[in-house]
Amino acid sequence: MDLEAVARCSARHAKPAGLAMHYGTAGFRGRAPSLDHVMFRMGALAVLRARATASAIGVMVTASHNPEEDNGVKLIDPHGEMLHPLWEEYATQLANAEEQELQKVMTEICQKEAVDLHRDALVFIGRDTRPSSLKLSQAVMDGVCVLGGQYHDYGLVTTPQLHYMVCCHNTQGQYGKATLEGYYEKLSKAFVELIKKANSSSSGDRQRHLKIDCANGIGALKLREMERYFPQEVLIQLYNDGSREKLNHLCGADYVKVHQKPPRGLDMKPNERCCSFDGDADRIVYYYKDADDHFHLIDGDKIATLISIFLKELLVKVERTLTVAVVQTAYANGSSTRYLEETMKVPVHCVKTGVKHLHHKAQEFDVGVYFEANGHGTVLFSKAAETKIRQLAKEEKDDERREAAKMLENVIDLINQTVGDAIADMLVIEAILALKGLTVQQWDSIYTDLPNRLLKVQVADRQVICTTDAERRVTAPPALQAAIDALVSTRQAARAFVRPSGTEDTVRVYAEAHTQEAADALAHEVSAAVHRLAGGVGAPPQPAAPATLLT
Ligand code: NG1
Ligand code: ZN
Repeated sequence: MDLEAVARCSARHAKPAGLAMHYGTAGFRGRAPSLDHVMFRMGALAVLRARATASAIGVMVTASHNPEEDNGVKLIDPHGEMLHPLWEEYATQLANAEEQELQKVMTEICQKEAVDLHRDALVFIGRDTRPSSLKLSQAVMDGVCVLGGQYHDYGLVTTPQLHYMVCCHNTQGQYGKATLEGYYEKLSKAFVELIKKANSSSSGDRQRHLKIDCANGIGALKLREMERYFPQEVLIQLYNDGSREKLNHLCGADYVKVHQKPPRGLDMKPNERCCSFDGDADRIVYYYKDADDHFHLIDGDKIATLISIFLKELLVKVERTLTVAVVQTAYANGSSTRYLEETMKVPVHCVKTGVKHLHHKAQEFDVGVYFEANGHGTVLFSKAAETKIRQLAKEEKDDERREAAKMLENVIDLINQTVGDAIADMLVIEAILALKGLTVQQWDSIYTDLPNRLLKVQVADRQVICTTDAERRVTAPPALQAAIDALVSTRQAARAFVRPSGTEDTVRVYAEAHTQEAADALAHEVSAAVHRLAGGVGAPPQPAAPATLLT
């Protein structure tokens, strides 16, 4: 490692003195102008990680659903998964090292991880459509080069596409071809195969119309590229394609989920099936409005439920020993958990917020379905399950069993097992709706969501809030949990919890109850308790009419 060269190059990507950042649940995020040094250093760290694992590593420049002015970066590990927790620590140390400490921190990482500095290193780089992303991705490239690594710049890609590339490369093509064309071909082939079986059913020749809000982001570009691979019966109309408006502004999956209303710029007719991607296309939510103009959100929980129903039905036909489980976070609507456990008899597990926790837990099962309520999720199949399914799809003599196995095989190929992927999830959902002949309303009516509200509270130091039990209970400050319990106990079917955000300097408050008014009031009262007991900044939250609720 040429430490002199590192110092010289780093001076061109100098860190503002005193600036400290943390590699959170989604990597580093912040205002774009403050991230140049972080990008350079993450390029360098990716080289060390590539050498330590003898694999290609991904670096994605995106701030997902954050405002356009923000940006961010995260590293992708060899199988397309999130960065190892120990290396998240290194990432934080490296990003926060002052210029004169940089060489020391790098040397320490190399020593701790026994990094072979002579090994080749390959880094895959991708970026979203933010105006700042190109320059920031060039800083990543500088960081790769200064340590003698090689990079492959994929340019504009969705976050899940970059995860896919990394996985394909490191599994020597077993997962697919590490090109955009390879991605489109793999998904569309599986989709066409899957949807074929819908042709003979009652919904058979019905055309599949879907309106997609692309959050003015990368999803629009990539769907346009992919459109020619879609079968004729799939008619998608893209809205918020980035040609006019700002990224994530009044649109996108996060906006729709948080505000529980349609995005701007999408003209929605009654009972039309619509969906929204987020800014880097790793989340998706569906929705429609009914004949009375009421908006209905179909979030990640209902997506997980639809997919679980479908998979369970197939598994019963194919191989009863293969089991399906659903992994959720505390944000999952209570009705979804209840429906899955009580009606579907599917085991449900609750883990801490953050994709890596869900992913990790889902790996424990033959078939692990995981979704965050906000629409980030996917399905994981264990190696053993995949082998068994592929074998039955090829060799099974019983027609019904073989056909069901083939469908499962197509789902395996269609879903992006590396990470939640709005494009792949959308295709899985569209296929399931077609195969089952379900309308969006019928899907929505599987269960009724409990009314809920998500709020934010500003406190001086959000880390004073400590949680346990998958973030469902607070252990500090001492009086806070008792206060929440008291507020919850006064309402029917109520639940509330608070946790420090991993991506913003704020405390999140979630409440659900039997009516929207009760959920809103509970969320407000819990926010006030947080403000009072955890060092709130500014005026305490005031009870407000639902329309003026801060989210
Ligand atoms: P934080 O800021 O830690 O709540 C948010 C989302 C997560 C996850 C991450 C990463 C909510 C309430 N939280 O995390 O689910 O998606 O961003 O993007 O939606
Ligand atoms: Zn995202």
